[in-house]
Amino acid sequence: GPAPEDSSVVTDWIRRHEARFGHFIDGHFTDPAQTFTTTNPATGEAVAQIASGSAADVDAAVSAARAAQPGWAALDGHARARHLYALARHLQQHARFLAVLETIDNGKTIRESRDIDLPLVIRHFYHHAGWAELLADEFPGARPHGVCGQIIPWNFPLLMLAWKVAPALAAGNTVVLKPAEYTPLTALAFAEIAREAGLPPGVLNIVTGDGETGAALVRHPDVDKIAFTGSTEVGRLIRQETAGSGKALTLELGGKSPLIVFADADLDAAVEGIVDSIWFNQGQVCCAGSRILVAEPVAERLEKLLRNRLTTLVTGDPLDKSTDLGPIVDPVQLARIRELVAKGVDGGATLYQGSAPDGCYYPPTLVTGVEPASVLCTEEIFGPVVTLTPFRTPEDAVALANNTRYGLAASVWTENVNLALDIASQVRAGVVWINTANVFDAGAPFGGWRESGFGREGGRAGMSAYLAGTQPAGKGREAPL
Ligand code: TXE
Repeated sequence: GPAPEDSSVVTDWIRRHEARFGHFIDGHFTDPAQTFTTTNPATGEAVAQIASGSAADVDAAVSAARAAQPGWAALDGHARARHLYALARHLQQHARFLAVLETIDNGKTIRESRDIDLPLVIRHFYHHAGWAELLADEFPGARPHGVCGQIIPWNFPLLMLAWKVAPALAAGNTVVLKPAEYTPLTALAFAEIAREAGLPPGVLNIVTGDGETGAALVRHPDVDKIAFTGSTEVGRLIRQETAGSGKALTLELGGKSPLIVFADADLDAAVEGIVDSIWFNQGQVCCAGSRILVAEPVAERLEKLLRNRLTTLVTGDPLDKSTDLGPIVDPVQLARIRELVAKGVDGGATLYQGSAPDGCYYPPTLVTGVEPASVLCTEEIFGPVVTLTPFRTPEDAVALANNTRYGLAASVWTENVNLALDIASQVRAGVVWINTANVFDAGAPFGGWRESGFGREGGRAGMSAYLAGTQPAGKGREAPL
């Protein structure tokens, strides 16, 4: 097979920083005091030491963002657009480096980071450069919130940064962003690239650390808006913490998204959709299609096709261009997947698994014979594990699809467009794909219902989430979190 991707561009960068990274505040890296280690999950090896952000570090970053904000907001839309275009172009120049760095820190395959994450990241900055230019016309009277505190997860480190930073900056806000502790490196590389692209100091600040650092950012009195993507548990804490504080808030949380396959569906296409939906990024995707609901007459055939397909997937070295699934991001997450699957098996479920090497890997897994009340059908596993449940009627399919606390995404597979639209309107989810899955675009709003959170990212609704004095983003019902 093809040789692993050359990673010397990343090793050189790490060496230039002496494998130690401070926070990025007011245009430069601080001297790290307390640090933690970020590791490569494919090898278990330490990659670098990363600063643990204290409340004082968060305060320094918020002060820098506050000081820079009036000047940034005073630029006209065209000037801010030029900055975002410059950022997009510089990201493009460094795309290969960023893709390899993402793969080393997160474990996602190089094919995904190179062909999916980086193109979407770059597109997001181009798209929002356009919004900066149009803002005065499209949102007359709107103004930026001020300083935005942004907390992101580890499953799409650079893409979640782009989803948060691009609209915030386009609107005239300044940012303090905290990347996830498993995957801080691409955010730090991004900051360096932003400086190279001429972004003024203080407009973008990165503070690294764990949940305590995140909590300090949420609590900071001089932050005007919090945007969070991560677990529903932490989203609930943040909602409680910010209640009554006057801070604007958007939350993008977990999911348990259904894939509904009708008897007339193109089953080969559905199989590939399922592969892209649950075995992409090792299933560590908030909108992963983790529950297959299939019409009884084709249930056996779909199961057989999937059992064959999962044995053809290659799990292994994520830097190898022919690998389909890389490692799980961290042994803690791997243990969580194993624990949930063990509970499901105790409840009588049957597992079909592909192969995976020793180490921090989990094989692609199909689960059958599972009750709707099983943890495998109710809990977000955040791993490459999908359940298969037959249904009789379209009404049953909708009832099963909506039998969840979540409401992030769904996909419907049928050749009957009327049926597809009818089902799409009845499934409670922020995004419903028809005959496809996991398709994203900077111009399309993404976000959840119920315990999947509220607020939208992308497109017009996503822009309005970074502006005060506009309608709240998204049509989803807010969950009583
Ligand atoms: O998430 P956390 P974890 C789900 C998924 C996964 C589980 C646990 O099921 O298995 O959550 O993952 C920061 N105040 N998702 O523990 O803790 C944290 O440092 C402020 C789904 O990694 O929510 C990180 O930057 N911030 C999800 C970010 O929150 C806090 C993506 C997310 O970490 C904080 C990730 C606090 N009190 C996990 N505590 C999705 N839907 O995309 C932690 N953080």
